Amino acid sequence: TTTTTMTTTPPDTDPDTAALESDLREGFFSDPPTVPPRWFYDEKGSLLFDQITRVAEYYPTRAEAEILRARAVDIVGASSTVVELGAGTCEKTRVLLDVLAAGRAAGTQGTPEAPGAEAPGETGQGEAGPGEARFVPVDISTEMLFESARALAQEYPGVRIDPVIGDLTALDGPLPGEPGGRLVLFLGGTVGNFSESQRAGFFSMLRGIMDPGDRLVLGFDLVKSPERLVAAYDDAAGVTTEFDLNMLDVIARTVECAGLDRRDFRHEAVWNAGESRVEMWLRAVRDVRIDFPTLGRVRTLAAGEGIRTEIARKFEPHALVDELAGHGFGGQAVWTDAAGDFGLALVVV
Ligand code: AVJ
Repeated sequence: TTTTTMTTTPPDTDPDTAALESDLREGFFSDPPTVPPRWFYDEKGSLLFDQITRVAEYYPTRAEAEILRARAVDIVGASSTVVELGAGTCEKTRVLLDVLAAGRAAGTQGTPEAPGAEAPGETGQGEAGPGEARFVPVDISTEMLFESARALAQEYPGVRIDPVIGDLTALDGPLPGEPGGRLVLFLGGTVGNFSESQRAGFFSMLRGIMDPGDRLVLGFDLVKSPERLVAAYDDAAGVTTEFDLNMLDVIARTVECAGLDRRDFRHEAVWNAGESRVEMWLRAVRDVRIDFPTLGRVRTLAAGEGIRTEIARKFEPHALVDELAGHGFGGQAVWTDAAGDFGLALVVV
C-alpha cells in the first residue's frame, strides 16, 4: 500500500511481506540503498524479463541457447534427473529435455522404468522410480513455474515433471533424484547477480547437497565492451526500464510504505570496471522521502541519489571453474558461443 492509514488486516500475514521487510532492513537504509534482484520477479516482472530476452541488445539468452543446442548431449551425459534453479519459462531447457527423454526412451542409459511407475504425465505426486527421467524446475515465480510445468508434462510424457517453488539460495534438504545421476542447471548468468561472498556461499551450499557423480552446469556472461554490456541492460525500447521500475511497484504493494512513487525515479545501467559488473540503479529525479511505518524507518534520497537494484557480474572464461575447484568441483568443460559473448561451465562433484 502507499498510505499510512490504518489497515484492518495485518500486512505481515504474507510471507513475501516478512521476507521483503527483512531485505529492506538489511539493505535499504545503508549507502547506497539496495534491494535484492529477486524482488523483480513478480508475475509482471517475470513476463518483462521474458520480453528482455527477446530485445536486440540482450544477447545472453540467445548466446546461451546456441551453446545448449551445440552441447546438449555432452551436458546431459548419463544424468537421470535435471534440476534447474531459477527455471523461469523453462524455454532453454527443452533442448536438454529432448536429450533426456530420447536417452530414456531408447533405453541407452540408466535402468529401465520400474514396474508400477507413475503414469506418464503426472506431476508432483508419488515417488520417482529408479532411473526414471525427471525434471525439477525451481523458481520463485509460482504462476510462470506451474504454467510451464503443465506444458512440459504434456510435451514430455516420458519425463516426470516436479516443480518446486522457492528461492534458489534457500535450497537445503537433499536434492531430488538418484545421487550421482543429477544434473543441476543454473543458467542465464544469474550467478552474476551474487556478490563474491554470496557466490561462495551458494557454491558451498550446492556442494553440500550434491553427491559424487552429480554435475553442475553454470551459465555466465563474459567481459566485453562496456558499450554492449550497458546496452544489454538499458535497451532502446525501454523494456529493462520498465522491468527495473516494476520493482518499486512490487515494494509498494508488498510492504506498507508512503512516498514511494515510480515517477520519482529513472532507470540507469552502468559498467563498474573495478568490480567487473553492470549495475542497475533507480536514480531519484527529485528529493524523495519514503516512510515505512511497519519498519519504523524513513529513507530519504536527494535528487541524483540512487537505489542499486542489481549487480550483473561479468567473468573471464575460466574464472568460475577455478573458483568451483576450491569448493570441491572438478572442471569438465568451458564452452562459449561462436561470438565469444557467453560461457557455460560443466563441473562434477
Ligand atoms: C536473469 C539475472 C540473468 O542479470 O542479465 C536482465 C536479469 N536484469 N536485464 C541478468 C536482467 C536486467 C538477468 N538474469
